[in-house]
Amino acid sequence: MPTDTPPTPVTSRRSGKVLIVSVDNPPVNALGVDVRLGLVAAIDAAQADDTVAAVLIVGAGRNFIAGADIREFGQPPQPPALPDVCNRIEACSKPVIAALHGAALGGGLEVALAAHYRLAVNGAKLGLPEVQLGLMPGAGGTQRAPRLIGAGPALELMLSGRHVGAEEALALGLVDRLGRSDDTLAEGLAYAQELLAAGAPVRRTRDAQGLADQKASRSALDAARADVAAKSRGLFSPQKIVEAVEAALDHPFDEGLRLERTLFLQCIDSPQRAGLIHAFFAEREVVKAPETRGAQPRPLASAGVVGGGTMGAGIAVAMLDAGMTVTMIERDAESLARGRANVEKVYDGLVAKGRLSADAKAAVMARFAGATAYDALADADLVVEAVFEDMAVKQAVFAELDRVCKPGAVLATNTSYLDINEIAASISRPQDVLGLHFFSPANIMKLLEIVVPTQVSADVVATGFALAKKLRKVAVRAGVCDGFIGNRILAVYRQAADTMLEDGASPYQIDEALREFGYPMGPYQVADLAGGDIGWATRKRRAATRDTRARYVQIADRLCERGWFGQKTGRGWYLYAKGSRSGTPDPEVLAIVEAERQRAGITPRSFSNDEIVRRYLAAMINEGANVVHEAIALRPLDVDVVFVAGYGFPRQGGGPMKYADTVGLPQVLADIREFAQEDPLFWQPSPLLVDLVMRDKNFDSLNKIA
Ligand code: 3H9
Repeated sequence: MPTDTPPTPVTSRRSGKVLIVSVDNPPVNALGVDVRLGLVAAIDAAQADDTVAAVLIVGAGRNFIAGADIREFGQPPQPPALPDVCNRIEACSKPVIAALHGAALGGGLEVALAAHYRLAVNGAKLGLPEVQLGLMPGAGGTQRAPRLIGAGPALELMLSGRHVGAEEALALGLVDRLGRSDDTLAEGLAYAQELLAAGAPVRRTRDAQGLADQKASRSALDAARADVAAKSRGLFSPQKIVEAVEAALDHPFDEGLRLERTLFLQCIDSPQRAGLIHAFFAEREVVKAPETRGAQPRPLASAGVVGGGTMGAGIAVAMLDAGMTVTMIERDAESLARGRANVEKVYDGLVAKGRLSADAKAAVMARFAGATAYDALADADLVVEAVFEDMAVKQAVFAELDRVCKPGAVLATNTSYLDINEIAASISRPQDVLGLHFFSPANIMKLLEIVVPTQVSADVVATGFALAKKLRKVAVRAGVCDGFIGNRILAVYRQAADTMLEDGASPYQIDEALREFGYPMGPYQVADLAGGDIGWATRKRRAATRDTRARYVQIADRLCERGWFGQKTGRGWYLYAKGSRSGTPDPEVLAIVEAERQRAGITPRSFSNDEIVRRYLAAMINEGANVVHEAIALRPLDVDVVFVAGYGFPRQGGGPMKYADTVGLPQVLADIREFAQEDPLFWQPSPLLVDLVMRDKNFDSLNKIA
């Protein structure tokens, strides 16, 4: 049957004198051009129809409106712009009510702020999270929010980007009332009718008096400005948010709106916006591995962990935190007691800080069991092995798992380097064997590499992704090779850093250059945090197979030979006062570096911070290209997510491959060819990089897979 209503993501219908305007634009009701057009048309219709007395805006599905459609940013603008839509809503001469549930974020909250009355139901999430995308609210949020709730709270919301629940939103004054039930439409309608019955007037946020106390507003602004200067490390949009709120204090509403628009467009044009939005989409794209389409994950209620060291205990905590039942296996009672203590220590820390009650700790620990016999794993749905990094030891564990585990149990290894195909081939059920590479501390670090050996079945891989979701981790699919995605690339750029060190840069300058680039810490600070002994063991293991033609910088070995493993030994690349986590430069380290240069016959030269960053990133990007070329990573975006989620790469850069696109691949290749003049073996351009440059393509062209 033909219908009168054209297919539009905004539909209107009547309930008495109330026009119900429903936004229905799955998956999250983003404010794409059709939604904007639909909202304007609905307001115009309400305005023109004498029988309409009020407008109620609601969202269909799970959310009110999650914000602007961020896929449109960077594309040619399509009118009407969202600020104009909000102004039309606010200008409506009939009361407009917004009833919020699910996400009311960014532009979604700005639509609500432009309405005259707001109601939220339980579970609503309100916020202005634009800052996390390198943006600022750009549809009146910087002008309306401070007028509605005051400069201080509005700045806090915009600068943190956090979501607030319905109750807090009420307390802040963002909404006028809470719905009693979860039925947003019924609650909204009841509220609208109540307002009509009371003859409630149109009430515009632009006229709200939240900035009336000028002194308080000014001091909130000054505090926010100082905070941004101290904390936002080169980020662009936080400063713009402060500027826009300053305009709200100093200028009439319309002038403030105009300035907001100018600043918003500056944010849109910034590479940080492109990097942060790339990171947002990449994190959502990365979980769509081929095996997760169609394959059903296996059950995941109970887990086993073999090994109670730092890694095993961290994995156990991550699983306990996700509500799973965990059985830990250790070789004897003493090791098991240590493993249990490692788990308990984490919860004791939370209890001491008042973040967990003793009862809640007891409830978590009731889901934890320990055993010294593998038979305790007979019912486990999934077992993660986290024992000593040695093939024979791991294979012995897997033989036991093969013996005791129920059919269909997922058998995972947390190895960082070993060949998982070899582990899988050593047991009778290679199809159940998967790599789950956690990062230390495993209960905190967001990244989980899901390493896919050749014989594994698709539903086991899908189970790995389901586990990651349960543990709230960012999962990235990786193929089997030495170091998988992250550690393989790390080994190469760390070598580039060590070479610069031997050639004349100090570890402190290298760290400083990378902090300036946006890393929270430089590579030598990270090495001190992680413990130098781990890398040392790896280097010793690889010594026999190292290419004898390759340059090998021995400086780190000299430190390790002295027992200087970093923070845990009080000195490494830096010196640490007792109990301190921040180190100071160590003249003795510089003397060792100098002695090594002499031993190697090197005349030191100076490096600019810019050159340090260029070399470090060129090495990272080139190996990233190799990893994609060899299909260890599915796409460049998988490499990006690994480095942003697990290796401290500044999120606003989007990841090394996105950053390479921003710089331009011809430039990266030219750098590599220039560096290759000194060391052609190390600086071999990746065939993928060469090919892309030749075809005038970028890494992003490889991200577009179905
Ligand atoms: C803004 O509003 C600027 C304005 O101030 C000014 C304008 C002038 N656009 O996260 P999920 C997609 S800036 C387009 O997995 P969840 C997402 O990619 C915006 N697409 O679901 C995914 O797609 P796919 C301010 C979007 O339930 C699908 O929706 N707003 C958008 O775990 C499901 O997403 C924000 O920053 C979007 N805005 O979480 C909110 N949002 O299925 C950003 C999501 O193809 N969004 N998608 O992979 C979120 O925080 C979460 O998505 C949300 C739902 C909490 C809403």
